[in-house]
Amino acid sequence: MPKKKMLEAVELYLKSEFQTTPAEATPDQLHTAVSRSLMAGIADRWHASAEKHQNTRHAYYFSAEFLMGRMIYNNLLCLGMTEEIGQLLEKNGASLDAFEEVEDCALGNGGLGRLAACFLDSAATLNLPLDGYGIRYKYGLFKQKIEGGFQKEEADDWTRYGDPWSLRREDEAVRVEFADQTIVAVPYDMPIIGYNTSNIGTLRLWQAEPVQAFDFNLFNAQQYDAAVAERNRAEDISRVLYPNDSTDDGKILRLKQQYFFCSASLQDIIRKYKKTYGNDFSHFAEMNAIQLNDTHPVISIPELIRLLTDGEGLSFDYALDICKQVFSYTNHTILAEALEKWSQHLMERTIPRVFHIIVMLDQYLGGELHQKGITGDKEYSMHILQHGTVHMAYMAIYCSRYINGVAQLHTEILKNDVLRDWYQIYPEKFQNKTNGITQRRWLALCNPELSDLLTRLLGNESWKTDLSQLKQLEKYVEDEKVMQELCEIKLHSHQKLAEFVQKKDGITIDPNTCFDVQIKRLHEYKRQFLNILAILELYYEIAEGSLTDFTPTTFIFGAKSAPGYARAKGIIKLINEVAALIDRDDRVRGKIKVAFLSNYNVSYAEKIIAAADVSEQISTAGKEASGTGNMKLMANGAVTLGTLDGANIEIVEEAGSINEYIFGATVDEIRSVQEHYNPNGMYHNDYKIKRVLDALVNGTLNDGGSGIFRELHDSIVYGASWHRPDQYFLLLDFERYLEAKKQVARDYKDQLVFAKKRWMNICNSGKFSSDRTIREYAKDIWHIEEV
Ligand code: HBZ
Repeated sequence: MPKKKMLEAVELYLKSEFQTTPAEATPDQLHTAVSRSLMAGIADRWHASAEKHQNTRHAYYFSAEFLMGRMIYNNLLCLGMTEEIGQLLEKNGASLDAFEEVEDCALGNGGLGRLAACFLDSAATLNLPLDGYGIRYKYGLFKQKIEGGFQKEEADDWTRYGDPWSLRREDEAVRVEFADQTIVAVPYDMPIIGYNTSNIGTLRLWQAEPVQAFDFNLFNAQQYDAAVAERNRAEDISRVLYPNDSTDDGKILRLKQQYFFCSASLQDIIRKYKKTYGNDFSHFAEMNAIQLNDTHPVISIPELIRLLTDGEGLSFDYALDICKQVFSYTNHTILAEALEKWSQHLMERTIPRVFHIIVMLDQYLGGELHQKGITGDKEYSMHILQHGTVHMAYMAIYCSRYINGVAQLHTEILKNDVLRDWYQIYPEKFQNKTNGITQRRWLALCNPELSDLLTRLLGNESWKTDLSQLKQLEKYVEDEKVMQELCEIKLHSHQKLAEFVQKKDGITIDPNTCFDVQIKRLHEYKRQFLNILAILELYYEIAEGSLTDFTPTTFIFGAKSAPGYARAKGIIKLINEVAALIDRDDRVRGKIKVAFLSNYNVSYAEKIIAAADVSEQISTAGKEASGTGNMKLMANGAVTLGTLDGANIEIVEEAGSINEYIFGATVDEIRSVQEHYNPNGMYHNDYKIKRVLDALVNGTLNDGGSGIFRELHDSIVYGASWHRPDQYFLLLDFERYLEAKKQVARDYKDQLVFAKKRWMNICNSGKFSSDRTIREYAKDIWHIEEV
């Protein structure tokens, strides 16, 4: 549909649905009208793309999470309608800013869910036949409030004002059966609009509903409660996103969620396949590739076998053979507590037939191991079923075509350490696919001024679909006028962020300071604790006068903690207490400031990232599989202050080590000190370490009587339960980190020198486009081609 028609449609929609005009409509009505009109405008293209995807070899991304963020601005950008809609609104006394009220679509926890969203964006833009399958949670990731320095959670009712970017497809609903209930899975489709192309992908999210809307017999008998209870029991399954991003808590509802969306998606795929091929499954593996985003959708493997054998009459061997060609699995973590294991008992009770198939798979695996000469303890340790638990990752590796890690270092650790035994028998299955991010949202959308500069210097917009073009702009590093302009753009983004933070969090930050940011989920391995301890030390040194001339810096944190993760919540409180301590002290006013921004999400990230100067990527070496925030910050001209971990290593390779601040122990160093590591000794012998840790327990900092600061202190100095003290090696890196922070502050004083580092980061961010990542998946794993 031509642009002009879509604009007319907006006014028509407002009139017919709300009896209002653009001038009178509320932001919510405008949002619905604009979105729905654009949906109508793309309907034909969307339908045509879906047909094309169906008629060629295509891939599906199965993920329990899709962290889409706010849809409207991105869709306007991709459709090239931002200006037109902006003008329409302005003509009527409104503005695009009205959509800032619109909720994020936060159906994900963090990196893993956001990666899925970036991948869909890239595939759509590259005309690749990839579609997503997931769960339409009623409540997305909780909203975070800070009260008295503590995190409080609130439900995220993200469709409160409607969901105009989804289409309910009741006609394609399917049934999903559990031992104790049968439910209906109703699909909702979201368009994934490619940039500058007619291709539109589909994200199909399933919603759980009761088979019978209402049991009138029960109702008539006035057993109202029983009728409602049945509905609730069905709807419970897609009610809420689990907010844990690392621990696997083995809850039955979580297993039901996983099975629910996997079964529904596979039934959908089989139904579509049969439309063309009928009962002949000999082309199934030739037409379909399925990517399993971590182990959460791995239950798909036995479920596909079940559907193909019980449902379609294929033999077990044939069905298993199809699985081994169709599925591939991406691993996102090496943290032991995150590797999913289900209790056999629980699985047996919930999905007995699927469990029975897993038992058979385990027997087949045993046979294959024997054939390869693997026996005894080693064989047992590789079984899917061990001591009454089902190891999802092992099932994934055994039954998949490929398995991949998400950054070079991470893949090496999988091959040589965590999955070593598996790599030895199936080396051909292992691949690396370094993560990426979409430059449409994470540069074009979030940083229009920098985008304009890049486009002007390049003479075209090609970087928006080929980020490696930015490499050509490296030469301007010697152009002082360009560097000057870069500084002005950064300063302006500081001002915009400061305004927003004032309005949103009531915190005053000075735009004329260095913005040092750590934005990511709160986790011990990510070491926000190390950051705040180093800041506390800087504060002491500035206050006592031993550190003079420190560049005024605002340390910005954004982080949600899993609601049940006590230490992570304690660290949030600690950050807020250090912020308060600093605010109270006149001696450091204007020199150092800590700001904990509440409810960090995709929309907040867009603003923070554009304004960042320093990107904190300080995980314990070996623990962060990749990181993707590091890439977004790099592309927006922040320098990395980080360890040699995850994709940081590749960032340094691309941008050059003189343009980053790398510090701390490497994976090898950690391995070699591990045995005799003695944080308790360091605490007693290093006065800086002692004074920052003592501040937690000597009354300097107040944890509101919770005892959590004592717990944090002891976790470093003594360890707790089965954990060794300081298991993430904060003290090992403390001094080197502090020095690196001081070096950043010194370098920042020379704005020209710093601008050059920024520029080298921007121009060398090409590798970290998810377009590059998706091309690699398409070529090396899915074997799909452009439509
Ligand atoms: O996936 C992250 C990794 O920590 C990060 O290094 C990587 O860049 C990113 C994309 O590959 N992992 C997660 O975000 N994991 C989760 O969010 C998660 C969610 C539910 C779980 C377990 C992990 O049950």
